Amino acid sequence: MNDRTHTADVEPGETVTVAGWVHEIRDLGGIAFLILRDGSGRIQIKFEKDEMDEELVETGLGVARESVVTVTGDAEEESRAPTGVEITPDSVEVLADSDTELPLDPSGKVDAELSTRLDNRTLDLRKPEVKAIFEIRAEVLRSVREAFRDLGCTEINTPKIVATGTEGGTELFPITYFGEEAFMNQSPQLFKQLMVGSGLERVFEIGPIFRAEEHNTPRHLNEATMIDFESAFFDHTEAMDACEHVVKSAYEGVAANCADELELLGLAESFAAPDEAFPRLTYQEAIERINATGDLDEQLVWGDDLPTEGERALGDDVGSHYFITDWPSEIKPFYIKDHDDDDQLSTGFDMMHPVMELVSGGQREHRYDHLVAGFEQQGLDPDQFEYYTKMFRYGMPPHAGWGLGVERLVMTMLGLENIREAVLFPRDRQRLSP
Ligand code: ATP
Ligand code: AMO
Repeated sequence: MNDRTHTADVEPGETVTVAGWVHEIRDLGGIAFLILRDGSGRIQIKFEKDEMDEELVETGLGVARESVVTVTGDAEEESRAPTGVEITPDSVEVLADSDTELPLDPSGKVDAELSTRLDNRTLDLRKPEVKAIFEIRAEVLRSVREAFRDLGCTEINTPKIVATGTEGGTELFPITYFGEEAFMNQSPQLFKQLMVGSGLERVFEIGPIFRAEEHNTPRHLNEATMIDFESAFFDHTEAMDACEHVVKSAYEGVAANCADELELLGLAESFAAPDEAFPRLTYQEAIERINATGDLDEQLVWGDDLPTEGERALGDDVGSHYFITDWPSEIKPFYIKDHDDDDQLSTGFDMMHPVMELVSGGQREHRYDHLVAGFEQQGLDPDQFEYYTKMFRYGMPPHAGWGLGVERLVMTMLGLENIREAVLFPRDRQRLSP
């Protein structure tokens, strides 16, 4: 707005024009206050009824909560005002009226169910503590991009309409593509691998993934944002080092640049960027430690996936982010390389937060013959993946990488109970709009 000269965090001593939402009207009789809210905070507008123009008072105090107004007046010091400054208005203009019945209360005085909040995200994000989550999410992405720059990566974008799936465990969303069967991509996996053989060598992508997970859990989405990394001439241990650097950088960025947001979320005291190295446990050690906790009804054996309660028990035991390495080959995807001296043992790893998995990765199978044999072992038709395997015949370097879910990173960082709180417009089993 051209008219707006200041935001609500204005200093006293000037004539100003502010613009924002009507947060609250407090009428004390002879004197009344309109509390105006904008992205920077709130400011008190004072109306002395007997001393001011009647029409001005009527407009200023008659407007419905959450309407959008501009106010011009003198900003003066006032110790009783919440911010120590108030505006005595010369004019008030209503730019957009709000209905008086609101689907949720942006002042936060009345709690709303998560589903009501998600149906009315515009109003929900008028609450500073909700907005804070998305300011922090943006800072996470900014810090992550900077960390990739430190690592000498090139940012890439790969197709989201694809011909094949890659992540065996989850279903694909089918679409029709000019009469042909196609899918929404589950992961940039194959494309990022093709790029490290291209001369770009070290790449990252931040983009959407689509997974037709039938179940409804607090930590799965049907559309998520994935941070993918891939590097030529890296083995799985170097990929883990890069993963640790990126995750720590995200925490450090938030610690350094989001003090106000952390305060709003009640995390100012407790938030700390991890500074120790993330412990690296083998899968064998992980199942032994889970079994030793006695938290599971049945003991885990080699080849079992880790159940959620097992992940929780181990997370409590370790108490920090950690890696699980050396998974059984049979439960890792075809593109993960086995150890050279043991074809039952993979170089796949997961990086865990104490409450859930954040990352999967590993060294990749770069040898053409082994790659094709791996498809057959997993019951996949190598012909369908020819666009991918073909390039492994023209000099594909050894390489490694990983994928990190943005929403799970933000959720665990802020202790959110539901992954949907870390997405503006979540897609889940029940939710296709807004
Ligand atoms: P990924 O991204 O690899 O899918 P994940 O953490 O989602 O990571 P899954 O393989 O989907 O991993 O599931 C891990 C664990 O989560 C499984 O052991 C399973 O017990 C549990 N789990 C999956 N779906 C559900 C569900 N609907 N309800 C409860 N637990 C579930
Ligand atoms: P994976 O399938 O384990 O690995 O996914 C990696 C990470 O992405 C996040 N994630 C999800 N977050 C929310 N909802 C979902 N439905 C969902 N699915 C995955 C998690 C998970 O740890 N191609 C490999 C990565 C690689 O090897 O480079 C992959 O996709 O945080």
